[in-house]
Amino acid sequence: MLDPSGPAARDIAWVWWGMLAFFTLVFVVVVGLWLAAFRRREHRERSEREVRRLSRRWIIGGGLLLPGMTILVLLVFGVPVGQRMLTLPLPGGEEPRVIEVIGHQWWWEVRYPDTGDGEVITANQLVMPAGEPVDFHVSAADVIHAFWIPQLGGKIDMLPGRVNRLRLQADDPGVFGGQCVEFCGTQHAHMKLYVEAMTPADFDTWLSARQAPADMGEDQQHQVAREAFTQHCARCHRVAGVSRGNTGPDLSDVGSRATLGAGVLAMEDGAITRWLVAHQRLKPGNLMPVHDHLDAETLEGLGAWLETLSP
Ligand code: HEC
Ligand SMILES: [Cu+2]
Repeated sequence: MLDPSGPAARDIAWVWWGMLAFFTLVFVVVVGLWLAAFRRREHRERSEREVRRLSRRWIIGGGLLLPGMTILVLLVFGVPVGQRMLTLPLPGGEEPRVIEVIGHQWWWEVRYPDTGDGEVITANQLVMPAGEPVDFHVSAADVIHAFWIPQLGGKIDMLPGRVNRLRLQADDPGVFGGQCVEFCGTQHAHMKLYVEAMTPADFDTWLSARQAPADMGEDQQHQVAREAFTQHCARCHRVAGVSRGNTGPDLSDVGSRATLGAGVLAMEDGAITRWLVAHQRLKPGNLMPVHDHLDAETLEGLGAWLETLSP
């Protein structure tokens, strides 16, 4: 959050530093007054009226005026920052690109709506163009989640049955972290989002590569794995050109992911098999059922085939 990489995040960081400075000052003044109260020497007798007048002065000044002014100053700086993230019409009349993000227990579904028939979906990984505003339309499939990419801007709640909108922009191509910030169940902390911003040209290239029909290859073992997948996994997972399940993450590009399980397991050789064998130990309570009725060979075959999926 304090290492901003976009205009909205930069404004938020400035407000944060301003608040820190101001509240530090308030803290020092309050502690100063408190210490001063100890050091008072003479104890002049005060009439009851005088005491009442004095206390009223402190209550009105310190209890009403000071906080009132503080809130006013915060609003003056805070409202324009929030305004920047509203999805208002752009001055030039152009339409920002839209990316849909849906929160699930405990993973992220990301949809790229302008892709027509060659539907592009990613899971736990969000790809966006840099250097231009992007409108995020967020919602949730089950319980309330919240969407936050600290280096790009503020958070927004993801509610079932309602679409919230937020405009963010990344200055330059780069990789950022995102995290669910509304407690959504036991594995809430293991709900990380890997965000990759690329130049608009690279983004378009990426989108069209993902829209092209997947090439499944002729490898005999991979064909066996694909059949096992259709039988045991397809009702929950989508793989472009193979299956359409959508109660679990889209696996069309799972071989190219940085992590598995929304951040619990680094992607490396054999990681997918490891997930298949041990996911309830790696991420206890996650909503993928155990598959210990499948033998080791089948699981390894599935892992090896899924690792090749990286369009
Ligand atoms: C009942 C639905 C269901 C079935 C059946 C199922 N999965 Fe899953 N799978 C899930 C869910 C839900 C997750 C997300 C778990 C999490 O991260 O919280 C998941 C996660 C995964 C992941 C990690 C994906 C990622 O983005 O990190 C892989 C790989 C995977 N499943 C492969 C399989 C394979 C292979 C099979 C068949 C043997 C299978 N799954 C069967 C629901 C299912
Ligand atoms: Cu969540």
